[in-house]
Amino acid sequence: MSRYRQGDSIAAIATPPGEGGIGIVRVSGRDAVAILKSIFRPRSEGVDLDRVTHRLVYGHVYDGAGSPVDEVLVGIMRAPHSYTREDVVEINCHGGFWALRLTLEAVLAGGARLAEPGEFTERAFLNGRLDLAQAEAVADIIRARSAEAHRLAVSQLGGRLSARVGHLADQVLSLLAAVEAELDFPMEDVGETEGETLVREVRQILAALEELLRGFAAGRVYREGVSTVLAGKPNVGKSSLLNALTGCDRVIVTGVPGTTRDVIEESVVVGGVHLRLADTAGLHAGGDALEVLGMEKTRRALVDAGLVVLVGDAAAGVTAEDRQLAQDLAGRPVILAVNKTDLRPAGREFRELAASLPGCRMMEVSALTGAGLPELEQAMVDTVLGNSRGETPLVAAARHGLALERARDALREVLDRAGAGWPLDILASDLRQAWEALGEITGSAAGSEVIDRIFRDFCLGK
Ligand SMILES: Nc1nc2c(ncn2[C@@H]2O[C@H](COP(=O)(O)OP(=O)(O)OP(=O)(O)O)[C@@H](O)[C@H]2O)c(=O)[nH]1
Ligand SMILES: [Mg+2]
Repeated sequence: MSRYRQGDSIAAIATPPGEGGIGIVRVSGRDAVAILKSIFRPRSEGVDLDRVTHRLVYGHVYDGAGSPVDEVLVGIMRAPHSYTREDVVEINCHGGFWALRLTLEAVLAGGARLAEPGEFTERAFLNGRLDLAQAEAVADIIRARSAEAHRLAVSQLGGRLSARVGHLADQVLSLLAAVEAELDFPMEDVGETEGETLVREVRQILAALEELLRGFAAGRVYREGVSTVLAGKPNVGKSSLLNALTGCDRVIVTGVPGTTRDVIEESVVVGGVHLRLADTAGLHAGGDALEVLGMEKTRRALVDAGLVVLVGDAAAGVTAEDRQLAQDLAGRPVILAVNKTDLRPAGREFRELAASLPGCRMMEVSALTGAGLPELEQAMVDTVLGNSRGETPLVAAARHGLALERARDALREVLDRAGAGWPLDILASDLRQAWEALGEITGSAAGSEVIDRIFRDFCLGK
């Protein structure tokens, strides 16, 4: 909040760099219209920029020397009916580097300050137009890598999550108020029933929280995508599989073992999930200096992987190298993809290898013919969604999931302690913790550090 100075006007290029039909310079603040008037002349003389709102005005932007910078359409959105609830001006220039750069410079010379990342949305939040979860949804919409991630973010911006969490927070607050009233004005005789009511209501809130949390794992997978590593010994067809799954000739494939020396990533969206597929150098003992470096990178990629596709070669059968790798991957989400089944079906030893890894499914594929690839993709999605498949996710961001877990733990504590006859003031403190945790999601109880961190992650101009 420290960076927010009421009233000063901020400006930024709101469209991505590069060439495009239109580029937008956005200005927000008390002086936005005055700044516009100092650099812009409408084509039509009858336009009074001090009165116009929510319409486009055609004209030209001029620099300090009076030279025309660009032919533009300007949108004026007067407070409070704007994105930030301040006066907002959007200058639609031609979408080229210099048109945007010189227009921005003219705006800055006119008295605006360059906005920091996320500062427009931060103002929208601080001025009460959006709560924190909704503001975060704006960044999520921009970053969404799959239709499912986008749908979740749009629902969050629409306030579905905020409404659910806000309702739960209100319920916790009423309980807290009741407990505190009881502390201040203890009523005799009714203690027993009051305690029962508290327990029943806390149970209800807990059930609602747990329902929200059940969809969280899936929500997170949809929102963040999953880093998926194709690993295996050399020459089994990892690179061929990456090419086949992405449908493009991205990486080099040869019959020479040790072809891939680096980790190469390519994205695919499968079943609404954005998978960042990484092809890696084949793992084996020995190898030249370059291969050894490549294998080190493979191992590092494996550490961060959300899913590993262990690739085997049906024609070569299971070797000691496959067994060693499988052992190293125990406890991780793994799928065994037995490749080259166009040459030979997967032998029993592959089934045994998969069975040695808990939760590991074996899929028979051929990168060459494409056989088994849709089934492999389905298995990948099933594995990353795990038990949360079928839940309707509403919570997707890690920050929200953690806050819900803290609220849940505090409420469980209330139940345990109420059952064990702890004094009311301790129960009140647990309830307060739960209430604060829920408030962190919508921002009603979020500290300025949390808020700053969230907005600094935004892109410029948003
Ligand atoms: N018959 C058949 N050959 C395949 C299949 N997939 C890959 N190959 C062949 O196997 C050889 C190795 O393929 P790559 O994709 O380079 O294998 P890799 O696992 O990436 O190998 P390294 O990068 O050396 O670790 C190439 O000659 C491919 O044409 C398949 O499904 N069927
Ligand atoms: Mg390769």
